Amino acid sequence: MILNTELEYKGDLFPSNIISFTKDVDTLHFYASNGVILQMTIVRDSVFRFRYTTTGIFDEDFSYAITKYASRGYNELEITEDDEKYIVTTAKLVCHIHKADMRKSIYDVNDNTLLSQDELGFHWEESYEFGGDIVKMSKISQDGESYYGLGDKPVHLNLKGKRFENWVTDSYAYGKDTDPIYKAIPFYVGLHHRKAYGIFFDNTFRTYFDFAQERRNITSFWAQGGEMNYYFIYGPEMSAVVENYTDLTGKPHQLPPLWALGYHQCKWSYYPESKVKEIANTFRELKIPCDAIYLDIDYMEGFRCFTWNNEYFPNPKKMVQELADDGFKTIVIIDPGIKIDPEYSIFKEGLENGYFCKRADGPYMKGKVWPGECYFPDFTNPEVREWWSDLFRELIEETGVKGVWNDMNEPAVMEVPGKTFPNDVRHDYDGNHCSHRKAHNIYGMQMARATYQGVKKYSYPKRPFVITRAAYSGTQRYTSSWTGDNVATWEHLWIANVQAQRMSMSGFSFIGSDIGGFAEQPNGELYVRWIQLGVFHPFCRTHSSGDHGDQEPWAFDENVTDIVRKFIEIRYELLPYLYTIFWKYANEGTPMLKSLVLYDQDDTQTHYRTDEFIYGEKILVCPINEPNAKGRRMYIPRGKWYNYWNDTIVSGGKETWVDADIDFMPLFIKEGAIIPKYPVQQYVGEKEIEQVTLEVYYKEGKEKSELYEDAADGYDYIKGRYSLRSFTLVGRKDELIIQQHKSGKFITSYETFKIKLHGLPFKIQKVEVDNEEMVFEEVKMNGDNTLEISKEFTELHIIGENSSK
Ligand code: MIG
Repeated sequence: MILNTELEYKGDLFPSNIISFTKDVDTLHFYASNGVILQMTIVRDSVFRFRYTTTGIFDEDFSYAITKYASRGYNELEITEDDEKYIVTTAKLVCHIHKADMRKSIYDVNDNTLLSQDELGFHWEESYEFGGDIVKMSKISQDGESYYGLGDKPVHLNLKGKRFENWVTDSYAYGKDTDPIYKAIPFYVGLHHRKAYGIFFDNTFRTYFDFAQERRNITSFWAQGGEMNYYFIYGPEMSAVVENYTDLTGKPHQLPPLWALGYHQCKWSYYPESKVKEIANTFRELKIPCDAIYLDIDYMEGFRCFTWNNEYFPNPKKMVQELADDGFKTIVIIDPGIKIDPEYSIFKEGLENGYFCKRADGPYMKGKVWPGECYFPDFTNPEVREWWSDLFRELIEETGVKGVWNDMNEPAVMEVPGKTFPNDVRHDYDGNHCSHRKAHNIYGMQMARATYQGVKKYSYPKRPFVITRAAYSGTQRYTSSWTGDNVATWEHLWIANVQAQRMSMSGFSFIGSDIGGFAEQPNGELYVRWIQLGVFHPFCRTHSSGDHGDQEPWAFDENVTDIVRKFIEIRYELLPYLYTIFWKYANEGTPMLKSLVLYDQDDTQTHYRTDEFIYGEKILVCPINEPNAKGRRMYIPRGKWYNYWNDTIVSGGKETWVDADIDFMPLFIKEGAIIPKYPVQQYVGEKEIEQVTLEVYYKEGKEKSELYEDAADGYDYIKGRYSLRSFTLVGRKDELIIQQHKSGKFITSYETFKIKLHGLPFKIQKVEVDNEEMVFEEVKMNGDNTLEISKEFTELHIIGENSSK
């Protein structure tokens, strides 16, 4: 191979000069004289895909991450060239590809801002041991550039100056800066000069990212095998980058059942049956809302998947039914390891059909996990996924279990180096046979996918609920996730917060942490502070290893119980708000949690913030991360915000002290917001909703809010049986107008809204609805700035006493 001597660097090889170019619809090929080919696909005006081969032949184009539903198509594509370069122009971007060395520079088409510039660009090292190449890409880190994303990394939100590895790993009691941990999401966002772009390196081998760590001005990423295959996604808004990435790798295939957004209680382990019921009953007695209860590994017979320990659970169907009668959904754990036991039907089936993973030279992949020595289904084989999905029939359809929890699917193996399969294990990879080096990072994803298919099939016509520990990009299509085995420390409360935000900006919003910490034991104060954060995470579950004592809301003292109840009640009141932001996420890929930088990237003060985040669109949350705090300093983003607890208004763009004794936390509502609330229920569906409260936060100016509802489960919403209400609030000195626009065919159970007005700067003189002054039957003025009004109103007009209208 000919080397470009000028660029030679530590034994790396480089593309040489481009000698020809072809174009086929949306795909361009650039050929270098040494056999390197760059394939560039115009996915959208703002999304390019770049692939390189060093051999003149591309691998089969196959990805577990990219969804077939991804949008494609651009408005403009023009290709020109001059002596030095090819110039590819779309409606959003310009890309220069240099003829001398294949290096690329990408610019904003509107103002020519240089967004991304190859340094060495693509280069590689031949891998003698495994064949193929170690593929590398390096780029210039731009002035003032910050980096975000990468899934579950337990580090400061801004990744600048750090190096990371993506290799899905069981990480019991990981800490701040531990890397890698459970997930591999090779996607990051770069932000500089007020413009954000994303890079998704769709390579499932062990990948690395260096954000100006090794060399101050260079950002690079590389993989131990496979192709240099990455997507460049332009914003310029960070939220648009995340939305486009989520469009590529997929949104959740359906909304979760509403109950899955309730509170979940878990422990390793609740057994026997009497214990499970005692826990459930205590929730009801103490009136702490709860929707789901979990059975960890001890429900099984010798940890054999799809079996029950009959001593602990003599009649699972009856128990699950009784729990369901009291509003509890039962969720059970299923691990990938199948016990080697010739008497065990699932083992026999797997063996007979050749469904288990094998080593390079033929033996089965044998590894020790909870059941003892196990074989492991090759979930990368579509036939195995089909088989696996059918195994859920009894559990879901017969027994009535409502959700499945996939654990240990990194895959984790005990007592071996690397805690996982050896590299030589073979995988089907949907027909693209390969070793574990390539399949490792997607093994857990494919298990969760097969589980999802099964739970979905047998839950029908209800919606499925699945939760996974391991994940690769795209896993969000099938399942929710948690952040694994954290620890009951204050630092871990901080970690849980950044991880949830980071997952959200990595396209995976349905995320939460083990509230209170999995390992070790929180004190009541830490548990309270963690619940306060956890109720603002899309997935909200207390879990603990059980080794160190109890971790139910009543396990501390009465004061703790009362505060925990208060915050879980807030979660239940805000369910319609949460459901609406989930719907937005599932529809548009909008991250449900927005780090301040994602919310307001033009404000450079947000670029290094970690603690504060926006829950949905309108609620600013900031946890208390320290013991004995009576409040904290926090950054309030630009704009005006109402303190949730007392309606005082603060102007943002600065740091400020916020009071928050143990029974409070800093919580603010964006001015102009309309926040829908349900009455507190002990579980979703306990009550028929008879009235929805709209908390209206006055603003001088205009603001839009939404409320999405449907039957809370089932698939009718896809056929149009949903109810979407868009509210436009316009406030002036002496009046407030709220317009409502409705769409969808779902008829909600309630007839009226209770409107609660916050921060109204005038006394009400009169109220008009749809241009008629209201008579008492139509609007009930309560004298305390609340009024009741038909849910069908189109325009509510509140007129102040000094208005001439
Ligand atoms: O080796 O199933 O992260 O949530 O409770 C430990 C027992 C296996 C690890 C999970 C944790 C779960 C535990 N599991």
